[in-house]
Amino acid sequence: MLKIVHAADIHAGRPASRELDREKASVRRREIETGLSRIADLCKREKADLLLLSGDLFEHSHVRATWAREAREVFRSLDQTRVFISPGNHDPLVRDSLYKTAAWPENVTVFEGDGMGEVVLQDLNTVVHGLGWRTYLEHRRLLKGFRRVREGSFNILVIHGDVVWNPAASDNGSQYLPIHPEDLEGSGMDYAALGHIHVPGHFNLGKVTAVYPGCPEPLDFGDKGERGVYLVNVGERAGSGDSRVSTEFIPMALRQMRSEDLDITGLDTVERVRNAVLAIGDEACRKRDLWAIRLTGVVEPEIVFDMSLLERELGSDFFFLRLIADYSPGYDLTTLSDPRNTSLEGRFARHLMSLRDDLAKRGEERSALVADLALQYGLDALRQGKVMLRRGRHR
Ligand SMILES: [Mn+2]
Repeated sequence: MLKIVHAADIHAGRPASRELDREKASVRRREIETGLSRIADLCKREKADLLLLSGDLFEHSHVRATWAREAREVFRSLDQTRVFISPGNHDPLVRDSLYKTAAWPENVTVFEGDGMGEVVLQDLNTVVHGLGWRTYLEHRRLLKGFRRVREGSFNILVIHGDVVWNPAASDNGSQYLPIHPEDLEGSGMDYAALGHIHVPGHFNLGKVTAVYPGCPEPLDFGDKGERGVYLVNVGERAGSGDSRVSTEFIPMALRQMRSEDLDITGLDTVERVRNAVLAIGDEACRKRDLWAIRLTGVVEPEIVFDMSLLERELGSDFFFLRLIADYSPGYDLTTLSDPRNTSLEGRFARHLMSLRDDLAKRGEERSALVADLALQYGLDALRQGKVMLRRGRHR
């Protein structure tokens, strides 16, 4: 029986989103930095034999030197767990890398040799293979033709790379160490501990069980849903040729990124919109998580909601709140399109509408969207003397 904790993409040192205020940014930065010690706690609880870290453990250009000291203590506290690290594109083995300058405890192996490294763990009937990055970009398909089977052993590969499901001929499909599925399938490995993709997931290629654990803490607003690490159990007869591998995702993130749409059609005061925002999720999730809420629907043209003011007012109810204005003022375009309406507003609206419709007819959707925004903004300006930027629609 072999027990493995597999994590990747911790990105210690990564500065938090610039949207966060100073205090929250430093809270978040610290939470990302301390991810490793929570993973170590899991190793202790589970009495894991191995901790596999598949790259982007830290960010070379941002990490504090003191973090290496903390990481060293964390690793040292793991008296039952051996640690294997394959550096990735954010923590490559450059000359002044912490992997080279810091003294790592004896239970830690960093794959820093040239090419594929290998450590035989006789007592566990296991071989760990690994390869570390030396540059920030890697176009080469380094696993092409790689095959190394130690019969009678459980073979593990620890690597940071990009599995390319539809390889393009020119550049192998990625500049982040492209891995073609056939490379993994032919490798002879039992378990491929991958890193690089921040969304957790696992798949099988032939007899290879491959896992991207994802980032243990969400790093960007795109990182929605649960984040954590993988716990891997290898059945009784590790290395006997039919060792059963079972994988389990363990959620660990302290906070989540959430995004919701909120239809504010019919809400005609700021107070009503405020209350609708405050009815999203439950209180604990609002206070804990980072939220992006998109206000949609059609509102009376005269009502302008000030997003940054609302964000500030509601800020204490959320760990972080970003409001995106994606609603439209309900301008009465039917009245405006009547040619008998000779007002400036009417003439302007008719001009923009015919431009928009022509562009749409020609299939120029993006330009048609710009014309539609110009129509809305122009009517804002004429009617209210100011323009409400509809942030979400510019993407
Ligand atoms: Mn990464």
